Amino acid sequence: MTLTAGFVGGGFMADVHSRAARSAHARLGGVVSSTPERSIEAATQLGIDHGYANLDELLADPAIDVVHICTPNAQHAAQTLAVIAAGKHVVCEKPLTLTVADAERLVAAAREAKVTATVPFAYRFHPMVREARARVQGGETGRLFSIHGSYLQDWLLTEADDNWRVDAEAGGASRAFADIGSHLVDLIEFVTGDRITRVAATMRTFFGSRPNHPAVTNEDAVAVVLETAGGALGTLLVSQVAPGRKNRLHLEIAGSAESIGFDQENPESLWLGRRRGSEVIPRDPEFLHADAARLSLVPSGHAQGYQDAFNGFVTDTYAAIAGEAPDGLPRFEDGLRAVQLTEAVMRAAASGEWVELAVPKEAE
Ligand code: SOE
Repeated sequence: MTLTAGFVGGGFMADVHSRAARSAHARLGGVVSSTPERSIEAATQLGIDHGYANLDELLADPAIDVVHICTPNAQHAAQTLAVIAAGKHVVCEKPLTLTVADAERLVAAAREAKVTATVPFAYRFHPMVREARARVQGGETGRLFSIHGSYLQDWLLTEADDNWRVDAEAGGASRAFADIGSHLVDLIEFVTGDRITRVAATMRTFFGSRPNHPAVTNEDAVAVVLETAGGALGTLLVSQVAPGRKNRLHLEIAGSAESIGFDQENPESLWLGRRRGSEVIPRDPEFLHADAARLSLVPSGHAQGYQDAFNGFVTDTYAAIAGEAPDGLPRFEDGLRAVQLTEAVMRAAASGEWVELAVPKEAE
């Protein structure tokens, strides 16, 4: 079945999504950007068939099966509801929404309309993340003791750096955590199969103003202490002002039998820490668990990266649309979970108190 995909937004993420849709053999039907002129420009730049004047026009096109929402965060809720109301499948960028109430609304709407609705927690699609998950699931890691995670970037390092994300109206009350901390907590719960049950946090906005934003309120960095339902302890550091760190999502899980370390900037290997000597295992499908081997597109030594992971995410989303049930697909429920965790971290930082999180029903 050849799907026809539509795209809302014409920036960096629309580029990534459209490449992934192409790799998953979709027809790239149309795009809508901020103005009709920008839509036509985006269509030309991204190699998409058509530039629509507005979202209504895209949604009225019966040829479009699935819509990718790649717009600033504050627009996600209304645009996604409109897509679902039009009966189309939807992929919505993270953070899914700015509030838990809106994310719950989207989950309910997608369920009721019976459409496939996914969120690109694309790092789940690195084969070595699947390998880590399979080791924990299979008991090779043992009883989980601790989780040490960080997600560090430097693209907002100086006061002169600016972007729509620093504007709370467009990006949300949380910036660093909602933007990248959401990937980290998603990965932690995905790999461990455990759930975060309480958080304490502290955060800082180092630059109160940036060139086009005189009053910046959302955070540049946040530190979190956490506990899980399974009894593990954890610490997280999330920062967009860490010099030299470009997109360093690092996760280290210590179990009674071994530690596992995954570094998104070196995704072709996995560190297995042991008391008698540690090892680094390569992404070689011949020796990996089945799900990790499934996502290995090319032989060992032929580096896979971010776009490949994203392609895997879109391929599995389209497989779900076709009626399959791919393992580990991040759906709107997972988007909601990340928004709940973000809100809990914000509340914990504001109050200086621990904040408890409910364990989602499916995971009980
Ligand atoms: C910018 O911080 C950004 O593009 C995020 O928005 C993405 O989700 C992350 O994958 C890379 O960094």
